[in-house]
Amino acid sequence: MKLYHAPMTRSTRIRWLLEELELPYELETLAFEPPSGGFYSQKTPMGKFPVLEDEGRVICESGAILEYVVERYGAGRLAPEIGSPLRGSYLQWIHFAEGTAYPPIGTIVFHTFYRKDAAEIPAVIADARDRAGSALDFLQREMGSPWVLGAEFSAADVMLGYTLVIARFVQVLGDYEKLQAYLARLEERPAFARAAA
Ligand SMILES: N[C@@H](CCC(=O)N[C@@H](CS)C(=O)NCC(=O)O)C(=O)O
Repeated sequence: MKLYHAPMTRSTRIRWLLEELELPYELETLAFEPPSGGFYSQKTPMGKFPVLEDEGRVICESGAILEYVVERYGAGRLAPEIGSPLRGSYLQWIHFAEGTAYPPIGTIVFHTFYRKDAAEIPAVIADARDRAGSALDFLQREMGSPWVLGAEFSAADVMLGYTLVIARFVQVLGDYEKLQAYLARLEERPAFARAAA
């Protein structure tokens, strides 16, 4: 497998997952170029981070790559069995991390660091903060302990962990003590440290 990676981007999720599973992989680290015009503008085979190449096929979307790697190479690790009762919650948190929690956080990142017009559109930023807060309220209320599914660490924690790192980066994690403690536990994992290096 070859992973196209840029530090601090969503490819961190895949690098972290590969480290958790202790799988061999080639890492192609490239500089992230903040998109000024259109998206899909990165120098990877699909224009985004992450991109994974495996046996002649190329895929993007961190959630899809994560599910693919776990299914193909996980050997039963880091996911409840397909068809088992916990599987629904596992899939819920994978999709929540990127499909619900990340978009308002991404809006703040985009206007603060890329377009740099956040100060001119306070209503847009306030709305994004509210929506991020609603998602974090939901996560804090519903999550298990010590990991999101309870006793077993899973790939869903990897998806959520990156979202929470960026939530903290844009300062929307301040009111969520339980989530801060969860993130601290995630960051203590050696595989996280290797992926973030
Ligand atoms: N939903 C996608 C989002 C991928 C994405 O937007 N990645 C960002 C970096 S975190 C990127 O490469 N943006 C630059 C661009 O679109 O040119 C995923 O989860 O992989």
